[in-house]
Amino acid sequence: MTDRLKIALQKKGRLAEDSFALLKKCGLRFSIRGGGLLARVKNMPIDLLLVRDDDIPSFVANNAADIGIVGENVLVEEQLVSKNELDAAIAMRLGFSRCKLCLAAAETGKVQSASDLSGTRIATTYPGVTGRYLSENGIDAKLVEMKGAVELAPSIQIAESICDLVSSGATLEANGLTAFETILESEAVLIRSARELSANKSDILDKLMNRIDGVLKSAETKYIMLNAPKSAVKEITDLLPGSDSPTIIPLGGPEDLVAVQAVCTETVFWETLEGLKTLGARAILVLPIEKMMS
Ligand code: PRT
Ligand code: ZN
Repeated sequence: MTDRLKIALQKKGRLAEDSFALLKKCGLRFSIRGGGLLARVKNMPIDLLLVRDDDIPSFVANNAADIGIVGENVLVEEQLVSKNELDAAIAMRLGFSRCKLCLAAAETGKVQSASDLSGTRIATTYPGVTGRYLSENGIDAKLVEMKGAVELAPSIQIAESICDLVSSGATLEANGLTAFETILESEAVLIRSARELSANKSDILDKLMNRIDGVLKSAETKYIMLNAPKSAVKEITDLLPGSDSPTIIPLGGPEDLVAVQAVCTETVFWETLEGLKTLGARAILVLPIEKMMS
């Protein structure tokens, strides 16, 4: 029987849907139903272990899973709390679930910046990362560890500031708090331990990572098609973001027009299209690329 690669994923929460969607885009066929801990991938030798995000780094480190998808914030926190004993490291950045771990305080309170923190209390669910920031910056403040609802700490007067994850900033704003320092930037990451995998699992992992790479690249990459006067081709191709060697095809008709087609590996903004139009480009089409392999 072939070894099945075991991937630890968040069962439910902010990471879960995007993690499932990424794996599905990589061609894995599975369904997540009910409260089961394990889901079997039907078309590849892969099992999904569905758990709480906080458990993912230690499951990977302790061989309950081979790899995992988790927020970098959770990985770094678990590493610090374990005093770097945790055998789990980033194998690949995944670009979704971006957020920041920020220090924030009431707009009118006594803490307005990092230089006011000494002698005060900071509420957080991230004592490891916050503690590292304090010691690296020589700040002597007290950490108040909470399990959740950290944003309420200043109003119930158990801390003068908080250190919490921020994405849109709406939660801080709703609680009259302002971020004054970012201490960690985070995104979802694929993690693995330093343990050697069996040849079988290693092959599956290589294949999966290549496919993830393709999915991430094709998300940004677009195929651009446009018509342009021959004289403007140089300027137009210089403006195409992240494209080399576009295809130039002469067009029939009285005007000296060519069709330009290019793969753009960077985001194509509206501003870019407006710039292309100013240079004389017409009939501009931007098409998504479904899959890529180089
Ligand atoms: O049940 P389980 O333990 O698995 O899940 P959880 O409740 O611990 O985590 P979950 O699902 O909330 O978050 C999982 C991961 O998503 C986090 O570890 C981060 O890597 C990432 N992530 C991205 C976020 C946010 N954005 C985020 N905004 N995690 C939490 N938040 C919270 C934040 O704590 C604050 O309460 O959302 C609020 C702020 O959001 P804004 O948009 O108002 O700024
Ligand atoms: Zn959690």
